[in-house]
Amino acid sequence: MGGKCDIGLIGLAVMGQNLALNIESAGYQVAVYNRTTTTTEEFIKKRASNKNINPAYSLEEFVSLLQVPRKIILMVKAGAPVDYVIEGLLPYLEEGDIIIDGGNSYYRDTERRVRGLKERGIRFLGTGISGGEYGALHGPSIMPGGDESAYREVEEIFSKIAARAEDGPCVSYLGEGSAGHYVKMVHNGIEYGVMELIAESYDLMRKTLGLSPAEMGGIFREWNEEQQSYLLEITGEIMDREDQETGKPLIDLISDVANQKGTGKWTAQEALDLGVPVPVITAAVNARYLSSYKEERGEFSRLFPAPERKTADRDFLVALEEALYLATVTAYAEGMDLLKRASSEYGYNLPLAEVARIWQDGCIIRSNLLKQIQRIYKEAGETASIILSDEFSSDFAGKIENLRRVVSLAAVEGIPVPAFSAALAYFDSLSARDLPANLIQAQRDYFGAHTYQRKDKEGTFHTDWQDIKNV
Ligand code: NBP
Repeated sequence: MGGKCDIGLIGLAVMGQNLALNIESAGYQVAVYNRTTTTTEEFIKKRASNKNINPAYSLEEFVSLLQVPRKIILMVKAGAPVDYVIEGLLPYLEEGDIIIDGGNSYYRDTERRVRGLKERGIRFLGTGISGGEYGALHGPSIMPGGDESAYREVEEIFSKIAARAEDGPCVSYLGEGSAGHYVKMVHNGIEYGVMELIAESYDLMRKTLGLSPAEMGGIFREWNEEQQSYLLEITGEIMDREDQETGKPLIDLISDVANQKGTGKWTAQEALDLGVPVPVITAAVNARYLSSYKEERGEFSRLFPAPERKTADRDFLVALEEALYLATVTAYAEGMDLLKRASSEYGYNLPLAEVARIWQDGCIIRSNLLKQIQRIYKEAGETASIILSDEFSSDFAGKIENLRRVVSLAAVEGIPVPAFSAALAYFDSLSARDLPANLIQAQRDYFGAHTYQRKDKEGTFHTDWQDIKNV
């Protein structure tokens, strides 16, 4: 120990503590600060004892511990706390210093901060960090965007602390402004979609086959042999866990109301703003809202009990596995489409193959699918949809009947599968040569004279549907 610290970190909740320990174990001297002093004291006494981690108890002291240009990671709650901390730091910083926001900040806040801080000579990196507390400690997926010169100064540290995929560390400079936080937002949107699809699969297995959590754990593990998906892997472990008090499967004792912190909702809102359909992701956000209608669900279920259920055949599991695979690919396809549109809309110039590469380890949506998605973007650059690629198109052609079977069985049995249904409707809409949008156009023209185009000739047309001029 001794000399100035290589980097500083503010915010010692779960993510901050683990990230600080990860950076220290990569060979760096770290300064830490937390608003509540006792948290810092506790951290230094326990987890950080005998480590190259130096505590500070004021922002002024914290800044004084850092080498110039100072590199400061914020791991505080997203929203106003990030602005409070930045404002508190500014009197002590010098031109060229670097602030890295590693929280789940809303990308528009990041855009504002990048610009505002540039005017004050401070370089800002909006950096998505995924992998939860385990990832933060052992190697997260890191999604930095903002000032590129600042990235180059922290690149070595980030590369050493990130998870490692086959092709290198799971970190890459993603673009200017809010590119990093935008990519993290979409990562979380995909995460919402995949979680909901797995949850619907679990619901179908218990309600149509009457499987126990332990049996389902085995099935999820089997399905995961090929997919190598983190979310499937942890689902298998969750199914096996017994409650210590009662000896019952813990999953059966957990309330069925899902919370959310907002990143899935932001993805859905953003997709609506940009005109990019992301129905699986949106269905997942809505499913969480519906889960919170606990009282209403009680009343509805009394008035409208579920239909009498027949037991599905065991071979339904084969259909369900393939349906889950296709719908999961659809969630990734929606997310990648949104990134593609945002990249041109906001000038991020996102390296989509790199995005797929840095998601291959350390993050919550890691899965073998991302290797295929990386290959698609590496070979084809921009692509209309990953579903149309050689990697996935034959799977959709060969397996779509199983997605239909799952959605129709769920409809008949009265089991809600909003994300599976959305995936199927998305596929069917994209594959439909004729959609009923001609009728929508006619209706719009009827009541609002919005005009329409014709199939048989060029031009813009309006019909006087109500013969209004003669009234
Ligand atoms: P939280 O999001 O719970 O934030 C707690 C931290 O923010 C504490 O250090 C707290 O200090 C600090 N803080 C608050 Br709250 N208000 C503050 C203020 N006005 N001034 C200074 N500090 C303030 O912590 P987390 O779960 O570790 O997450 C940190 C960031 O990483 C968040 O943006 C989160 O969304 C993101 N993230 C979390 C996960 C995860 O798995 N938890 C995964 C990926 C990303 P205090 O101790 O004084 O209250």
